Amino acid sequence: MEGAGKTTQMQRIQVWLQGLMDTPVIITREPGGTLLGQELRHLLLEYHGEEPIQDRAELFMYAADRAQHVEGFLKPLLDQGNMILCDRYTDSTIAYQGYGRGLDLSLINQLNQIATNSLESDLTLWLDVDVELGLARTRTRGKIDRIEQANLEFHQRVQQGFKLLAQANPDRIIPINGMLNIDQVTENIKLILSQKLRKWGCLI
Ligand code: T5A
Repeated sequence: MEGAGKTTQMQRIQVWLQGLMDTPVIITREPGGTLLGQELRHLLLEYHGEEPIQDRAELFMYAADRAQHVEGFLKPLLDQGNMILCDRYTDSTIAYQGYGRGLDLSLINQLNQIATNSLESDLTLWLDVDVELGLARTRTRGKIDRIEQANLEFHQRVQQGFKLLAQANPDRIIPINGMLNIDQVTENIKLILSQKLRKWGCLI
């Protein structure tokens, strides 16, 4: 969710994880994890043209960013044995373009499948914050992007989307209270990751 603290936490967690294991831990994000993705990110977030970006066009732009990211970045790095922390992935499309914009969920699931070539995340941490608090945090940056400009109801539908996704996928999606202070959120994420990494045999 907007202003939930993802960027802040990912940087901290990368440093912590890298200290625990030999495997390289790489940070990336969607949109914008590749050179093409950076151009798409700029269009998606900063476009101020006279005609609005249509919802389905927006959906396909996120899908194009993801297809490029998966094929050109994520898969090659995973094949080499790296660990990836990705700021947003397929669930964001379901929450924003599905629940937020109201586009057909089965179409989005199909498109996610095509864009990822079935590459799923092993674990998704959902940082949940009160919608207005999160938006207020992003506003302290002084610049509001095209998606953040959508109305409050849109962001509330997005939150509801993430909530339903978490309920439907309890093994993969773990909700984290993003309203605690930054250090407490980091500690909670470390706890969950330690348990998972031990279960996966990545930590002794
Ligand atoms: N999108 C994305 C879609 O619509 N569909 C998709 O398929 C995908 C992949 C991406 C946009 O694209 C949309 C979603 C987004 O709108 P983005 O810039 O990457 O754009 O936007 P966000 O992912 O929302 O990133 P933000 O930078 O806005 O928020 P973060 O990363 O969650 O938050 P962060 O860490 O930058 O923190 C924001 C501020 O809050 C403070 C930080 O210091 C910072 O000032 N903060 C806290 N303050 C108090 N307590 C805490 N616990 C705090 N944690 C952070």
